[in-house]
Amino acid sequence: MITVDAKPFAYSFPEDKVALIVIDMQRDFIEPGGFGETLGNNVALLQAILPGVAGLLKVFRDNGWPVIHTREGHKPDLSDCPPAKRLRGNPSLRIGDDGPMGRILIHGSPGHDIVAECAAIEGEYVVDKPGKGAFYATELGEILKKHGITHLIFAGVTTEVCVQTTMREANDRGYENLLIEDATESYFPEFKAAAMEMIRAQGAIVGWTAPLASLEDAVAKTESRIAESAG
Ligand code: C5J
Repeated sequence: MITVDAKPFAYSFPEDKVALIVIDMQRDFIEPGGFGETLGNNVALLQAILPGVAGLLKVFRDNGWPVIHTREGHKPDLSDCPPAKRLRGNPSLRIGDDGPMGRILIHGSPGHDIVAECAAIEGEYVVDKPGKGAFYATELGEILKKHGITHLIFAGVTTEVCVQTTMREANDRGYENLLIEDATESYFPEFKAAAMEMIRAQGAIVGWTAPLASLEDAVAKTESRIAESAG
């Protein structure tokens, strides 16, 4: 087991049963000129976590642990987008409309793609999801079962929407969840802070949170213990 200094108390995970889920690091949410910025959001807030997400990906890639990326989006005919979702939000720019980076949140549009800094590499999963939660109407549950995963580490955007929704879905399915604080962000800093409080309230009711450095330290300590006992 690897034990991470986390809130509200230490989070332990077995190395062979952990996976990383990186939620919706898509160009339309993160890059200047995309959907998010066109709606008036400050995308610089989201760009600030790119080093954190990249650092987290490195930990998983260096250890050969499974990585799953998600993308929020819909089929070009919008048959998987309920009108209730499409019709909410800003009427001047809706899902499926032509936006600055192609049709908004439509599979195959440039804006639907993951930003280059966090792009999936060979052997990693990319799960396309029509909802906010990554378990709804996707193959995520089967992927996790196939790998025997019990513990999930989370990153991505936005903290209080797709990240929190997916963590709650995972929690109800029995997974033990850790959210990396400097690898997740919201357009509204007060919503990120509140979401993290909600996640770890009442004795980790949804899961734990920790900075990336705590995970890196825990992994490094475990590696040096293994090296010492081998040598
Ligand atoms: C995500 C959203 N990814 N805020 N989507 O959080 O609509």
